Amino acid sequence: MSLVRLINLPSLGDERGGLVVLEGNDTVPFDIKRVYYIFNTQKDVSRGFHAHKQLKQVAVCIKGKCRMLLDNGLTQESVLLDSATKGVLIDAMVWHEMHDFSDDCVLLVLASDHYDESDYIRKYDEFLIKV
Ligand code: T46
Repeated sequence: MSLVRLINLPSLGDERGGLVVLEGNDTVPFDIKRVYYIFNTQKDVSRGFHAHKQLKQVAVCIKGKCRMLLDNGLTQESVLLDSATKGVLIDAMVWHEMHDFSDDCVLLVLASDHYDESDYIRKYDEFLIKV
């Protein structure tokens, strides 16, 4: 199975504009406990560089674009998030990095749990030992 699991988010837009739905335990394959968004990312700044022990997340660029690199310790794959209807699943124990943010990028992230710093693996060497 590909490391990149894209989720086609239902688009209910009409002549008035766009409307995209993200539903927990439906298009988003877990109970959504937390939502955050990343925006105004400065030029040439990359983010992420960690894996989560338990947390599952779905990320979608609701405006603009960025590139998400996913790494399971064996292979790396990159996906361009460039549509408000294109979500990507960031599973537990997948190293992820976000690069090439456009100036207008708003990256929305839905998470399966509350924030917990002890769930992060922020050192790549440690990730490779644990994965
Ligand atoms: C992830 C990628 C996609 C909190 O206190 N609560 C929160 O809910 C979040 C998300 C972050 N923080 C704190 C932790 C750091 O002190 O905010 C600071 C910045 O977080 P971080 O450096 O982890 O940001 P990114 O963009 O590297 O990673 C974020 C998420 O933290 C992470 O879970 O998977 O986006």
